[in-house]
Amino acid sequence: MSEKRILNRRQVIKAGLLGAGGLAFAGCRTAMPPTYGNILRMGDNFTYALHRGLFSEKGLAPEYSRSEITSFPATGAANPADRGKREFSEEYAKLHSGQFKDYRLQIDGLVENRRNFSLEELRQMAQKTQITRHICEEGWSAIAEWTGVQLRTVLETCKVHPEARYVRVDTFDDSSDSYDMVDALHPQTILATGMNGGELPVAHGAPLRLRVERQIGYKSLKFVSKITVLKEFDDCGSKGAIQTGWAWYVGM
Ligand SMILES: Nc1nc2c(c(=O)[nH]1)N[C@H]1C(S)=C(S)[C@@H](COP(=O)(O)O)O[C@H]1N2
Ligand SMILES: [Mo]
Repeated sequence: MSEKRILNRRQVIKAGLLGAGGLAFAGCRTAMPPTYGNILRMGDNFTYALHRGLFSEKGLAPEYSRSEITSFPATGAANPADRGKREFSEEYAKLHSGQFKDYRLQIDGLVENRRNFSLEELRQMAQKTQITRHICEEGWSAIAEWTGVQLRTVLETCKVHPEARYVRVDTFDDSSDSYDMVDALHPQTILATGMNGGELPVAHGAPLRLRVERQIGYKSLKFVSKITVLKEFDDCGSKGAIQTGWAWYVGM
């Protein structure tokens, strides 16, 4: 291995250690997610510690006006009801053919009330509308208006146990991810049922799509089926970002 590579590695390790140190002042609601000794991912801990240690937990992502809304490409999984697609889900196809009347969002894990919510129930809870910029790791960005219930409202309804540290979100197309409680309870973290004043289109994640506005686009999971409140960090295995080489935390 060349001198230069070794130096780079050392720098990355240093960043990781600095990151760990940063958490000492990051407050009690955060815990360092493990990086499995993955050298490249150690820098993520640095980013995470920096954001959680130095930036306000309540800082808001910028919001825009209606006139700034742009066209919005649909990427990744686009229709889990389509038998021909990689993301096909029998369960989703059934719900889709019934206009999602039988859809239920499941809330599981460390809550007093493990509950299911129909779309109607979610729409009857306090609604939030926000116009934000979605930034994809592939290099494009787009602005849209999202309407839905704050995740914190749903979690409060279910009474989260005090030792909760993370939430895991599962989807019908078998991608999953997890988030710390700071992002889960953030006022702009919503479960959207509407987009640009209309119903959320299938291509953009109907019937329910997570919006986590202070992180990169792939954290805003489409086709949400279940939310689990956890004490321990969960990388979501092969369905999650870390094991496929992506960062778990990408704050902006
Ligand atoms: N369930 C699910 N959520 C997902 C994806 C996906 O493939 N499946 N792709 C992610 C990525 S990489 C991006 S950029 C956005 C794309 O959202 P859009 O299709 O509404 O543009 O959704 C994210 N959420
Ligand atoms: Mo993306």
